[in-house]
Amino acid sequence: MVLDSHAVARARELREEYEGFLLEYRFGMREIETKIDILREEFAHTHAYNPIEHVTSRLKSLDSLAVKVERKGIATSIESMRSHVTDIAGIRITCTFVSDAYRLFDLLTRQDDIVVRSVKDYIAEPKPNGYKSLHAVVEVPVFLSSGRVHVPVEVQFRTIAMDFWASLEHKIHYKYQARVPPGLRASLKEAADSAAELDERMERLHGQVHGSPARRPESG
Ligand code: 0O2
Repeated sequence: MVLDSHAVARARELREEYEGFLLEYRFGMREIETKIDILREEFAHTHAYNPIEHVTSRLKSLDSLAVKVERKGIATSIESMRSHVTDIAGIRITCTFVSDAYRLFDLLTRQDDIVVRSVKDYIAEPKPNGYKSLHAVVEVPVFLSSGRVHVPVEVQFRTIAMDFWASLEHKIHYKYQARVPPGLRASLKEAADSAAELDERMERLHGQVHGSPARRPESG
């Protein structure tokens, strides 16, 4: 296929438009990353304890956005995606224990410049396949030369065991293009249950060593 100069120019225009659109999300993500960094550093200093194992962040790829837009029947305009797709900026916080995941959620969402748009607690209510994580879409203010914008960022809180499971399940899901054989699905569910049991045992052990029961979050 040979593209004429108009098509090439339009493709460039679209790419620039999308890159401009992503910029706000990049800034929003950076604001949340800074908040998490501050919490991590302050926690280590004040409590001599670090509840965060690692943090990863990503901007949704154009491919993944296209899949979502199609799945949800959303119009492809920038404005429509802005109002209907809330996980363009995503941060995943992998914590040591389940109570740390809820505690981090509280510490972040209590900050008065943060607005919580939605919460999905897949730790309390795992998905049927065994998936566990606490998801929150939060809005953070970003100050641009044109004024203040409120940017949604999806933050996922989970434990190391939940993360291990989710990353393997994601690969299997992708390999089988969502048609995972029933036997494998059942094994994955069993593995999710084992991961949950391990989380409980590790947190109990930690509580025994530190002479206190595992802390339960206020909201969890
Ligand atoms: P990627 O590559 O991270 O973009 P909503 O946005 O609320 O309208 P959605 O997208 O179904 O609808 O939201 P939900 O349930 O909060 O899940 C979004 C993200 O959670 C997914 O991102 C995954 O990162 C993770 N997730 C949810 N369910 C599963 C699961 O069963 N297995 C695994 N491994 N991860 C899951 P995306 O958009 O799929 O991908």
